[in-house]
Amino acid sequence: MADKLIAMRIEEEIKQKAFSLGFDIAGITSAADIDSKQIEKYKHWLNAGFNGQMAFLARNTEQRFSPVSILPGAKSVICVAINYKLAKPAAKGSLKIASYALYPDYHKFIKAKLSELADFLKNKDKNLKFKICADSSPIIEKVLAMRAGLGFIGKNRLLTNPQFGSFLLLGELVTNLSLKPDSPFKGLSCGSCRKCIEACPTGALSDEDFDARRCISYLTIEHKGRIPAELKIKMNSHLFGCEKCLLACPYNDKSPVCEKQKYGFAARKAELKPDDVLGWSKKDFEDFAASSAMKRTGLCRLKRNALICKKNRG
Ligand code: B12
Ligand code: SF4
Ligand code: SF4
Repeated sequence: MADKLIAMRIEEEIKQKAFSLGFDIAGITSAADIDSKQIEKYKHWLNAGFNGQMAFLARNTEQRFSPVSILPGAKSVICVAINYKLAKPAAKGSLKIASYALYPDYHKFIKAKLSELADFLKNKDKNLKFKICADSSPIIEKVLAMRAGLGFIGKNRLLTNPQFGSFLLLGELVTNLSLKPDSPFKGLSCGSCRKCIEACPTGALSDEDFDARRCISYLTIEHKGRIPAELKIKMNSHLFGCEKCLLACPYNDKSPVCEKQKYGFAARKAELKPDDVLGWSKKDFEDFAASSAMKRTGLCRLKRNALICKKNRG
């Protein structure tokens, strides 16, 4: 009975701790394998070649749907999300950079905060085993978050929460703790809305599928080498990433702005012109991108993107 009472209390304590660390949403799901229908969808997506050059997505396919393969003996997954909606868009005329890249690298930020959550849990259970994930692990994060009750997956293929919208970054703490799971998200979804599909400049999104090879985020961040001429023009002024399908979403109209300065998660301003980037030395790039997720893309690809943006401006 006492055990049961402790078990009932700890889930709430975990969520309160997660909020105190700066996360906006937290939920718990079991570490059971994800519904095989999702695996089928994923395989269909890969077979269509929609992953483009992202060969890493075709590795460890089954593992992505099985938290236990990430941590043998796992029982639960604590899913968290942090809101990164900016107060204001960048000044007109400057190159477009996805908002998340203006913050300190979220991979490091979320991992550090989840380590603090793990320390908190270790104080309660010395036998705690855990694995922290934030984008970098082979695990299907949006589907897990949906199962932990954080929101629904929208037609823009992003986890969307009715209160916080979809400017959310996700992280997970997979653990051997046996926790009471939250109910999977149910209720609100996109309905008949198609605003993101209509706003996508390249036709990457459709009701049925998502062709990452056409997505400006993929083209500017992941794709190596030449970009097909037809898509170059559609890249417009996008230097790094794209969020047109987020900006079009009504759930992001009324969602709150990120106010995480006290946690060290604050966005900076970046008002760049194509020639600024084209003139960068390796050191200039490192100074600019040192703490941001942009660092991974490297100077060569950024210069390629800046040249395309310059040509698009005529
Ligand atoms: C590869 C990848 C990309 C690729 C492919 C994007 C994609 N949608 O798959 C590229 C480089 C294009 C990309 C872009 C972006 N990404 Co990204 N990306 C990932 C990564 C590493 C894997 C995603 C994946 O497995 N894709 C393969 C496809 C098949 O999977 P899927 O979309 O998850 O599909 C499943 C579900 O959608 C599902 N499904 C279930 N229910 C429903 C319901 C509906 C209605 C639909 C349509 C589908 C659906 O079916 C599929 C099979 O299970 C994840 C991190 C992770 N490990 O999960 C981050 C992640 C998805 N990216 C993220 C972000 C922030 C972005 C960008 C916004 C960045 C930017 N501004 O440029 C854009 C958004 C583009 C977009 N509209 O998706 C966040 C999204 C957070 C959120 N709120 O959902 C994640 C979760 C990283 C993180 N830890 O926060 N990304
Ligand atoms: S990120 Fe941009 S290009 Fe990619 S699906 Fe969204 S709107 Fe389309
Ligand atoms: S814009 Fe509309 S269709 Fe797209 S994710 Fe938002 S609610 Fe869904």
